[in-house]
Amino acid sequence: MVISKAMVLDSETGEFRSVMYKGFASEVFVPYMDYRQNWYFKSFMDAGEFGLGAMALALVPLNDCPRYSYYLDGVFVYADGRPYIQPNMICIFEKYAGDIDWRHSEPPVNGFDHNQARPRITVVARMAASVGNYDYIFDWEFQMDGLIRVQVSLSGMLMVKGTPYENPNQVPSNVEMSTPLVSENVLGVVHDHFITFHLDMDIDSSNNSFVNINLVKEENLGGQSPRKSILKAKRQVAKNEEDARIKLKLYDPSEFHFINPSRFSRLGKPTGYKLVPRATAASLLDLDDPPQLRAAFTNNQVPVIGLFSIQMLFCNRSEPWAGGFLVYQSKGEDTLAVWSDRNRPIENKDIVLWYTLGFHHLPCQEDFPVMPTVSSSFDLKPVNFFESNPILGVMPNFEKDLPICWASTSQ
Ligand SMILES: [Cu+2]
Repeated sequence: MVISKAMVLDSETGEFRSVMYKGFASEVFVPYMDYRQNWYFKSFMDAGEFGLGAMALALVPLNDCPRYSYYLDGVFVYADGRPYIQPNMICIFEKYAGDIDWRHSEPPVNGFDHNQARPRITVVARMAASVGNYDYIFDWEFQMDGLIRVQVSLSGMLMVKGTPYENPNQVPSNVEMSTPLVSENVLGVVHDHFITFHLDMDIDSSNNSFVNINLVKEENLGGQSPRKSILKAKRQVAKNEEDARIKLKLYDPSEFHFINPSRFSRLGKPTGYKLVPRATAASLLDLDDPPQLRAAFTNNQVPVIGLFSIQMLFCNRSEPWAGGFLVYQSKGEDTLAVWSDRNRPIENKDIVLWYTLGFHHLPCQEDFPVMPTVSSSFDLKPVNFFESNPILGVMPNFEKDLPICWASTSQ
């Protein structure tokens, strides 16, 4: 699923404004953590080696997507080059999950009851790829306030391994068994998932800049306040690719803004969007481990604090695949990491954000025989893009707007 030309309708001017030229999952790196014979080589590039599109199968109506979804066909290719059509490959639906878009209440004064809330209704585009044992569900969710949420969910079946033991008490003390037992005689091998997204941001036009807004602690407050420390924002425009390789750090936080340096709000601020990472994970393999050499585009995910990290690199449009063009043969000589080493200038250029979303997966009994879905996501959120809250004019829900469903016993 490729999102092309994502635009947002500016409620104030009625103008469709560009946010992203193109966005898609470029590579999925899945290294397994077993060094033994028959297992050491199991580290997959699910997009480059198998194909997320090629491995996508039809969605199951009423279960993969809501009743009222609209389904899109996919066009695939037989080995001899003939095309064929598969229905129900992508579903698009409006989502009302009972969440709040904005609200405010004040205590009643002089009989005036100020109590306002607006419902959050979004549009979701969803595709699922079944890459061998695993299922990846990709959701692109578009909010009315301009926020885009990209969510990856994992389900399907674990890649498992046999063992003579039925429970951990049977394992002799001289046998090391760090791989979790998920059922009798079945081991779930520990592994990671790294999904690298290609996000060609075009905020109001193709030429954008990347700005790192670092929050720094100021401690020397001159003794004029009981306070000992505050946070201040320090803004740094990235000049070249090296300036834009970022690792997330809980105790040295930054915001990551993509701005249009030629278009300004009425307050004189450049229009922008920011990347908002959520729960993620980083690769801990050695940099010269063969699988990690091939996936060096995840190297900048070394976690400094806990599980949080980020990689951002900027590349030319001719370089859409993070793992390189010939992934099966790759030893890491043609990846996003190599291209970014050219350290090209990126200020006020057509830049691409590459964001890697990661999961460590330590299997447990509930993951067997089919895993309950696990999700994580990141957001692209407007910053000084609109003149004020763009959804003030959204209508509230009324009784007549929603279906009324009662439990059968209450009827
Ligand atoms: Cu997993």
